[in-house]
Amino acid sequence: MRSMRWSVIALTAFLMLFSLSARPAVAGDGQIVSVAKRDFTAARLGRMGLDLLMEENGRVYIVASPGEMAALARLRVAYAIETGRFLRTGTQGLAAAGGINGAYHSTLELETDLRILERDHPGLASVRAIGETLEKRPIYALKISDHVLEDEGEPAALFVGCHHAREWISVEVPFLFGKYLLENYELSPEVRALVDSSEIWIVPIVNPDGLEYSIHVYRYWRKNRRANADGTYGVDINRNYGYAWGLDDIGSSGSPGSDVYRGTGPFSEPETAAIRDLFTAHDFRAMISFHSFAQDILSPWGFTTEPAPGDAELNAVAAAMAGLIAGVRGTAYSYGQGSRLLYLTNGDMVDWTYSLGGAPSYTIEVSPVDVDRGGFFNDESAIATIFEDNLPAMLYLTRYAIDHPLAARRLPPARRDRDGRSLVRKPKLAGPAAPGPAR
Ligand code: 0X9
Ligand code: ZN
Repeated sequence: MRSMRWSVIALTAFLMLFSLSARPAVAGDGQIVSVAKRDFTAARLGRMGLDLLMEENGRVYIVASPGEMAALARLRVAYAIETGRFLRTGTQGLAAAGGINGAYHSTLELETDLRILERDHPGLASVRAIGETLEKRPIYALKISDHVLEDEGEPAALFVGCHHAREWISVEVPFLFGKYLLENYELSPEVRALVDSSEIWIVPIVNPDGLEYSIHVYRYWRKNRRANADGTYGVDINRNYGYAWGLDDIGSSGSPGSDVYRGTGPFSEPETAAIRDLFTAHDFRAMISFHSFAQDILSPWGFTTEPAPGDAELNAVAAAMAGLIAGVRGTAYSYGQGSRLLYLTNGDMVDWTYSLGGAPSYTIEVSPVDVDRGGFFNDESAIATIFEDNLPAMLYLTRYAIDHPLAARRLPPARRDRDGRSLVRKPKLAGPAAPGPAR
């Protein structure tokens, strides 16, 4: 989890406007100010409609007008004026531009574009609501197949995005994959063969409530918008699935305020329940959950550094996908077991899907590779290239799903846990609690 790994990119782009433009980005005497995150939360400043920029080292940065600074003072929230610090940071101009969320999809924009695809490709595309969030937003899936309205029981592959609200690019990659398949069905024999012999399911926004909060209130928001019992908000959707859920406090947290809070129980959240119900209703044989950022292809397990059964196959498929990605324009994606390459997680999506029947399951953390190249703030111009990088890997995995029935590599029963119970007994707590994940 990367809440403390912020980027100066958004700020530098903002400051290009702030310092260079004839018309300042902040009306009047606006300043960049920082407040301690604990004060920010205690005073419920997130609800004031402030212009939030980022979070760094326990402080939240805001663009504040003189009136807003006066309001902070009235609330007895100590703030520091930071504008000068950032005016010295130079300009790189990599932040998303062009409106509040630029070329990226909001929930409503996605629904509109999915419905356009459905309208333009009758018989091949079908939009379904697979669940409803706490704030009553539908979670949309796009099913692509020939005879799409029939359930032909064909092998299925799943591509999802936006478990984490601030990872906007993760919406675009699966969405563009669906668009590509539909627009190339008549043109490409390869695409036609895939679509005719499989069901391709695409859920670009698993976490619409979080995404809207990230767009409108706080760009760095990660979780959903669950009102927790202690007054904090949000469950990390990617710690709420029912395999090894809550196994330890390293791979997830039991503290509601944590950015990796696992929730009150496996599948306690409507978003994970929607994915569970979809995944168990079809013959899914492969899946990718898109995230950002790192340029990594991560395979199960996340909950342990022990190798997963079938890890040779998982690795071979990941290697093939990394090779295909590199073949597009040389972008290097690392691959390996998530718990080893990145860090331990428990209750994440790929562990759960893999636990059911051994469907090759991957988290792909798309570009950039690090925070210095933009972190979560992918430029709009990167949407197309990141999609193009990943396209051959997505086509490959879909073909792989068609050609490899699950029955051939079903996991040993002891490894499966459909009911959401942890597989491994919790270790007895001796000594101080283990530290949380590094990000
Ligand atoms: O922490 C996550 O859920 C994912 N990373 S992110 O920075 N996008 O939040 C990674 C999950 C992959 N699995 C493991 N690392 N075990
Ligand atoms: Zn993520």
